[in-house]
Amino acid sequence: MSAEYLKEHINDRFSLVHAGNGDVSVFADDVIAGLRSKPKQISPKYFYDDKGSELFEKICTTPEYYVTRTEASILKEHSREIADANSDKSLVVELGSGSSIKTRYILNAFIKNTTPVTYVPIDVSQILVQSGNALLREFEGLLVNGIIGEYEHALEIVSQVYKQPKIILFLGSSIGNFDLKYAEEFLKKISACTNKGDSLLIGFDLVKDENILNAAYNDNEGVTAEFNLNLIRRINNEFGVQIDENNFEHTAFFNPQKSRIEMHLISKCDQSFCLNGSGEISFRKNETIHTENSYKFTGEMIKALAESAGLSIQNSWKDKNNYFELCLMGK
Ligand code: AVJ
Repeated sequence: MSAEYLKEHINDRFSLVHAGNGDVSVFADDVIAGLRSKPKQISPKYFYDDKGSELFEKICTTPEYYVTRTEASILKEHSREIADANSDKSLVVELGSGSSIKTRYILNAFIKNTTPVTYVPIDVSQILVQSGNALLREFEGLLVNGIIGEYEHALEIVSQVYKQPKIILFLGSSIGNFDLKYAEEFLKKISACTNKGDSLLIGFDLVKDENILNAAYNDNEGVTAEFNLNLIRRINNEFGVQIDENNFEHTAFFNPQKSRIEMHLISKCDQSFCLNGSGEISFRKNETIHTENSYKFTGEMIKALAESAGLSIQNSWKDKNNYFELCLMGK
């Protein structure tokens, strides 16, 4: 199978591949299908337009959202050990790299062992251009070959283009957005794009006191609420409609049976609207759009996931509060 892509040369140390799925109507189709289904739902991947990405970065700095800073503290403490356990590798691939802030610990440690290190950030957003340039200024021994596109397509490109040993990073508990069945499938796909000896570093947010979990998704300043409601704004922008944001309300709560935080947008009233050719989409008061799941893991869940994907856990690290776990897996 050959993946199609377009390569852009930015400078001697920086290239970008546009793995684009090319289909601009995907957002529109998915939103309409999601709002017609029962219960109503929209995939969390649609949070991340420019405004949404900015709001997510802001969430990461709220006092309640412990996830980012906890993972960063683990990376800070153990990057050297991770690099030493992977001293045969000069290729670092990252799924969902965003601004690559936490990745700096890893890159720094790898560059101390070998140069040049080739970093392949993968993200759906143009943020790669800025973050790539910033990294190149910071790290002399770095080459950046970014891929703008969706994970699965980008992974195919990675496995075609790079034959040398690699480590793939999947940080931030982004895997928590997937339902458990799909997380398993996704790990299998990653595994299929790796060779023996490659490794995988994954961040998992752990099950903990419900109050801490609930607070992290209901920050006082209302940033998470704004992030959730930004979906309505995005629908307005992309469909050219004017749904009143004030007719929806953010809610997020831990669902212990499913071991996940659920985020929804609740309709505050009976309302209906049309999106290009969607027909009438109507809401009852208190009906919700399910906008995100964020799974919280136990050690057993992580073990089962790795096993089902045929990966072995080589090492893992937690913070002192046991809030978060970073796992190094291998094939
Ligand atoms: C980026 C999926 C890891 O689930 O914690 C943060 C997204 N949503 N606050 C998470 C998110 C609301 C985040 N992930």
